[in-house]
Amino acid sequence: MVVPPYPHYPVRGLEFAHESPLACFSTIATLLERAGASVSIFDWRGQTLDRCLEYIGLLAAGYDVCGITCFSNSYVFLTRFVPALRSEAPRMLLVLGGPLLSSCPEILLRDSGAQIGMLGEGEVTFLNLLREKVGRATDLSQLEGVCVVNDHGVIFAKRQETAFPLERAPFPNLSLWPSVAQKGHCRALYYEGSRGCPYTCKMCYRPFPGLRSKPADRIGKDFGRLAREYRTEFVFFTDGTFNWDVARVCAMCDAVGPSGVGWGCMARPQGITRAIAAAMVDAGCRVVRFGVESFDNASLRGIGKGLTEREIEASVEAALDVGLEVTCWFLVGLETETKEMIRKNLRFLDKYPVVPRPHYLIPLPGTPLGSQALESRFGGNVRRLLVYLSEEGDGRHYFSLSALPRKTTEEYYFRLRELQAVRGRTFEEGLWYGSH
Ligand code: B12
Ligand code: SF4
Repeated sequence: MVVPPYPHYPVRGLEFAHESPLACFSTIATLLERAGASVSIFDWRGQTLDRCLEYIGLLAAGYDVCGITCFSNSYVFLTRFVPALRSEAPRMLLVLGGPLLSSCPEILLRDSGAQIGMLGEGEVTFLNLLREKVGRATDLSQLEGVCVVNDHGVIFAKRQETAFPLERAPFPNLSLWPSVAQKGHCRALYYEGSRGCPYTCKMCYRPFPGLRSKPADRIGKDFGRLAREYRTEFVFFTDGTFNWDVARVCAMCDAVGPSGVGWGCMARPQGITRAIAAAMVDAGCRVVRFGVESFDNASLRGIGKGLTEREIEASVEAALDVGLEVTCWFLVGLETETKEMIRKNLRFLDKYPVVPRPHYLIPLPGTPLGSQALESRFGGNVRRLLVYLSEEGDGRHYFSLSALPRKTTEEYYFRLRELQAVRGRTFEEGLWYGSH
């Protein structure tokens, strides 16, 4: 299985994100291994395309199937790497999956030349595929969740209907990751506690329908095993919204607290009271990331965030009050951006010592914002958008729907970046480590 390279600068505080195990791979790879396959993970984050191409011989000689995940910035890599691998290993089955494949399967399959795509969740589909391949089934495209591309576009024999029950996710074999195998431990990693999100913000791509979670006691047990078996000190939850159910948050705190593992999560700045925040801190929570986007009611309404300025302030105050490190995401380039909105956001940052994390709008295919951007900026050409996304991410790539002059929007972005640099701590400096 291949993790493509990506061009992001390591964000302060998130340095571990560039080498620690990813939740999707750990689960799928462990399931495949348990089913008897010999699995390797090629983790190419931080590599150049040329460096990745050097592995082609190794892949071609050693494996029957290659699963590649497609992130929003993987298009250019896929269109260069997959054809090269196919010509070197014409008999190898090349499978694409992941969030970008789910949002634009036809273009990715066509332009890369991979034989098969798996939309949505990969666990059951990949396992079935492997079983069928071993059983020498002739037409793998007949499997549920598998799509192929032909003259008529993307075709499915059967769409994926069964959601993967998260309680069946195996405890991950992290030593499949080269970085963990080398060091013999895993200090920090991503962990999936729940899947899906009940909200519908216009800029967000939600790869999974519905909302499911692992039982809290199972999460507690996993934390204990991570600490014992991999000497894990910090876990970051991948849950899109950690606090969609307050009762669950409390149950999770009870379950993970005894492990002594520090953790962080992404939450909506809505309904976090001092009592909830204190329970989180007691259970080892060190950092919470709030999707504020813009501290401005008109902007929040514009992106369908379902939040108000008052709710944001109340949650931020509660979290800061109990000593949590609070990071707030801000979206720069919103249609509703005005000079007054920018001033209001900067006043918010004067008032609260949170760490801002700015992003220019990321017009993801498959989102309302992405469709708007596709027409207004990319002339309806999805490939141009995908190339843009492949390069986006280091702050040089400006995208805005605001009517303000580019200079004003950029100044706002770089002001937030400055504040991030001054206030943010590196992962090592942060208070995220250690027992509590
Ligand atoms: C943690 C995280 C990160 C981390 C780690 C990166 C990572 N790729 O995991 C960091 C901080 C680095 C990051 C960065 C970015 N991220 Co991010 N991130 C997430 C987050 C919160 C969790 C990912 C996760 O582990 N999910 C749980 C696992 C189980 O789900 P999964 O990864 O989708 O995998 C499942 C399926 O997709 C599929 N699958 C995945 N890979 C494969 C491979 C094969 C072969 C198969 C068959 C199936 C398959 O099966 C898996 C299990 O069912 C998601 C939101 C979310 N909750 O999912 C956003 C998300 C993936 N990120 C997103 C974006 C936009 C970004 C950035 C571009 C943001 C930016 N501009 O900086 C960068 C891109 C960097 C990159 N190349 O990944 C979008 C992607 C949208 C899209 N259409 O591609 C998401 C969905 C957020 C959103 N709602 O908009 N991100
Ligand atoms: S931005 Fe957050 S709250 Fe909104 S839909 Fe996405 S994950 Fe859910």
